[in-house]
Amino acid sequence: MSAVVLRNLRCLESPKALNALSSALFVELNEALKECEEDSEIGAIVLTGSDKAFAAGADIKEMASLTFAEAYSKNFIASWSFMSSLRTPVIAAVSGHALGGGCELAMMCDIIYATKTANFGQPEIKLGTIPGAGGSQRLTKAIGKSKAMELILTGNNYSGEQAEKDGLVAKAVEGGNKEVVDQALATAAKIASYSRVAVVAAKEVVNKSQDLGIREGVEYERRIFHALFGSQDQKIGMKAFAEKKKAEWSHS
Ligand code: CO8
Repeated sequence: MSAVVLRNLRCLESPKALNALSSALFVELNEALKECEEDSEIGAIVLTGSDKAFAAGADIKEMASLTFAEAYSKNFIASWSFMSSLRTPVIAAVSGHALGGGCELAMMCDIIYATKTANFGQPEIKLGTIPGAGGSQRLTKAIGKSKAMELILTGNNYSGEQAEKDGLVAKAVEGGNKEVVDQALATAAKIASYSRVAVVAAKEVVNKSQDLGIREGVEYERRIFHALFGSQDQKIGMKAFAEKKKAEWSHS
């Protein structure tokens, strides 16, 4: 299996507006993610923007005149969270701005890599609103209540370097978009080289830790661990180890 980079989707090529996120962009992004998810040859995905911006947030011009009735009745931005339902691991490779919905989109991914100078933030408070795509929840889980509260209430930005120290970002790299994508691709290729069944299970149990208490989480993990004894790949992996051979995964 291989890894794939999603970039320069037609709608993400909106460099003038710094990849502002719109409903049209999410129709296209979700379609591309669905295609990747259904392609058995793709074992991991890298999502990126450009040197200047991963995404500068939801399109403020598109949202400016939206009414409560429209937002509520049409469940505005509900489909923007499709990313978080994927089974294939996704790495966000962030350079430049990742603000508002851009930061939230990165946090919906499974792993974030960023340049040291990347610019994260939840500036919605400056627009008279609040994060709407999970920012208040995921940022708080990632860096703790006090730091998340400070960032969300002030709208202050923070660098990729700081985000790595705080645990939001797994790796902060020197350089620009190319360097961060290279690093993300290397990790994606490594993930894609493992058993698809084990990767999906590992992603599922880590995600459960976000919703469950420690006791239920550990029990849940044990059930999935037990279930993997029913997979071909557990047999293949352990046999290959004993025989000092490279495992040839069946992905079943
Ligand atoms: N929406 C629409 N247009 C934007 C956005 C945006 N979020 N960000 C930048 N642009 C446009 C600017 O209006 C400008 O257009 P024009 O040339 O026509 O005037 C162009 O992009 C370039 O921007 P700047 O001239 O401002 O460039 P700078 O380099 O001076 O500044 C910044 C870059 C710091 C990124 C600045 O543009 C900025 O502060 N942008 C707004 C960031 C922001 O507030 N984002 C949060 C939006 S609210 C939100 O995301 C709610 C989340 C809802 C859920 C999302 C689900 C995933």
